[in-house]
Amino acid sequence: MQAQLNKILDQAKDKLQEAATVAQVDEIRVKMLGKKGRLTEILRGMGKLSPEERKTTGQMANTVRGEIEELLEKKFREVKVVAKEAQFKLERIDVTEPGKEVNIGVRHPLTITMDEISKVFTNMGFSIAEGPEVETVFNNFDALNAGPNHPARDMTDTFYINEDILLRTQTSPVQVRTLLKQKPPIKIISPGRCFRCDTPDATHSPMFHQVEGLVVDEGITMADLKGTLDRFAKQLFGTETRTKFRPHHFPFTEPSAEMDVSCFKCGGKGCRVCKGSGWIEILGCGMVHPNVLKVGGIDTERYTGFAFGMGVERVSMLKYGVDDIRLFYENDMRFINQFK
Ligand code: 2NL
Repeated sequence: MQAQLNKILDQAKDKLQEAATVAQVDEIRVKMLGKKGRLTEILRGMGKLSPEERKTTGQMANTVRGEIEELLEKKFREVKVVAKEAQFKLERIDVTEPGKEVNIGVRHPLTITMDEISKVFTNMGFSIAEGPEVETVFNNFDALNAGPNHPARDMTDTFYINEDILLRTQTSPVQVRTLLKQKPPIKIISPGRCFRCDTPDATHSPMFHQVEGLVVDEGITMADLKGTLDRFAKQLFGTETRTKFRPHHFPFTEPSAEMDVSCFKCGGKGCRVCKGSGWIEILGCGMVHPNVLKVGGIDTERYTGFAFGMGVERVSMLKYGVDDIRLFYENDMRFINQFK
């Protein structure tokens, strides 16, 4: 029996020599010292021994167990260090390696301009209204006092889906929708995408953006229109900016005007940006035509209003010195990244 114990100790030594992983060492522990292990097997057989022999064998078994436990302990520590080292090697981080470039997106110049325009008006208490790009002929033309013979309605100027449906040619139908469902006071702007049959060139695109505005309340006059739009111009182009209103014609406003701003480049002396005139045309505006207010069932004896509309591309091109409208739609990052 004592020979067997020595054999177990030798076996344990041999096996542990070869073990290289925590799992292998643990397997040896179970085989040698576990409930069904070699040592336990021997201790079970001790019942047959004389008390004398039992004592010495028992002592020896305990010594062997202690020695194996010590060996196991030592080997466990060893393989754990090896495993850690392997893991460290695998997970090693080269802190001197340059970081990965984080590519942060930029807003499109048209979005920047549209946001800027919107901000000026929301700061003055305007709400933002939105509507569909596919509209009814009624909301886009009839409701805006542009009767059946109005030239803008022509097939060659407008994208029709069918006789009654089209791609909106301005964002005014959004204002018409507001007039139809909301009572005065109304104070909204409608930024959005519009469509017209145009052959693309440096200043034309069949798809473009507009910001329109509409104010309807008791006692609204041309003075409100001028005050609001003059303030807008000063906020967008600088406090030195002066404005000038020239008579014009729109079917949906009466009287109508176009607003020019003093050139933000030369201050009015005349330069390339203002083509020598010192003034730049920015938007169209006017007092809302009574026929348009009547569409919304608004009492035209009690209420009056003003409205305006501007092209976002035009404002953006002027502000940033972009000389071709098509650059906005090509999604060339070399162009867009300039507006970071
Ligand atoms: C321009 C001129 C304008 C309006 C748009 C409008 C809307 C309603 C009633 C009356 Cl619901 N008017 N919109 C008024 C005047 C001018 O746009 O040159 N846009 C680029």
